[in-house]
Amino acid sequence: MKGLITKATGSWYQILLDDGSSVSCRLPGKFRLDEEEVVNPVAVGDNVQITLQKDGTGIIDHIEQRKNRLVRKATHGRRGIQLLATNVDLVLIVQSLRDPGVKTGFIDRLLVTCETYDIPAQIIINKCDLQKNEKDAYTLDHLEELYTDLGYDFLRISIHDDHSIAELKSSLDGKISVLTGHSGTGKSSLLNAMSPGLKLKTGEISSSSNKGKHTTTYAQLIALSEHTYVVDTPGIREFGLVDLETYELSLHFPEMRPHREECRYYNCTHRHEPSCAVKKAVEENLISESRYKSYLSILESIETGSDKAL
Ligand SMILES: Nc1nc2c(ncn2[C@@H]2O[C@H](COP(=O)(O)OP(=O)(O)OP(=O)(O)O)[C@@H](O)[C@H]2O)c(=O)[nH]1
Ligand SMILES: [Mg+2]
Ligand SMILES: [Zn+2]
Repeated sequence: MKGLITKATGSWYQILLDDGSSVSCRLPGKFRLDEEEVVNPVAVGDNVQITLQKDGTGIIDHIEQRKNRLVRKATHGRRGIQLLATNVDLVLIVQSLRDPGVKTGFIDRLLVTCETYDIPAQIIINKCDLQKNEKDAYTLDHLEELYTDLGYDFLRISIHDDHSIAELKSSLDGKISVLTGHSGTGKSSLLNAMSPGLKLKTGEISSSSNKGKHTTTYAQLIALSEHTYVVDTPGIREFGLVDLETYELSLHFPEMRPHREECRYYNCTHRHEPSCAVKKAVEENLISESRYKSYLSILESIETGSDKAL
């Protein structure tokens, strides 16, 4: 029997079968002996073949070839890489205007990942109903201009604005999308707004730290309609990039691509080298300061193997 992994929590996997029913499955140990250092051999989004057991549970026999995979470095100091989801059509990078507020460093890190794996990305600024003053309006306009000029989709959303929720929903039609973002930005709330029957648990923002409290604790693939799926994920604290060398990082910044060819050194890191066309473009405001800052921060984390808290 064939199915789709909708939940992966350590030793048990929830599989959605073609007839719409769900079955809990185990994964035989042989899949854990992968040649790569993957801490979780299967993830939500994987298509698998299973055999049903007498007790009603199943065994995963085979993992079908993947179209792509969204991965990060394993967290909590573990070695290896962690699959967040597979067979992804769209990554939704969710930030909130306030509570906790927009971090362009996070957006840029996720965008680089999406560029690396060639997965389309859409930036969502949620909680736009919390817009208070001119500074907020300026922030939104500035972000929208910056990212749409780079070719990324940018949506202003509020769960209290039905029109924006309808717009978001239609952009997900027929795809497998993954919600990514810090805790408290409203990922689960967005799903509830698009499909009120879901009743996913949502959490308050801590008044002392202005951060979310990690209400969602595991990734879960949710069907919005027959062919539309969205993965709700726990809030991301660390996102270490893998599969990336320092000299190729600037390839994943679309605005740097035309300039990097003009640098004096072919392996220029665009940090301290003389006659660097990327640095010159930053000085001339052809490349934004905030994107260049993100570039330097990612470069440093690739070099040192460390992950800055996001
Ligand atoms: N004002 C306002 N509040 C919102 C909006 N969306 C979500 N919230 C609130 O933000 C808080 C956090 O929402 P969640 O949906 O739990 O956030 P999350 O991103 O799923 O958080 P984790 O599961 O911890 O990663 C809740 O109190 C929501 O009611 C919005 O558009 N406007
Ligand atoms: Mg959540
Ligand atoms: Zn350079």
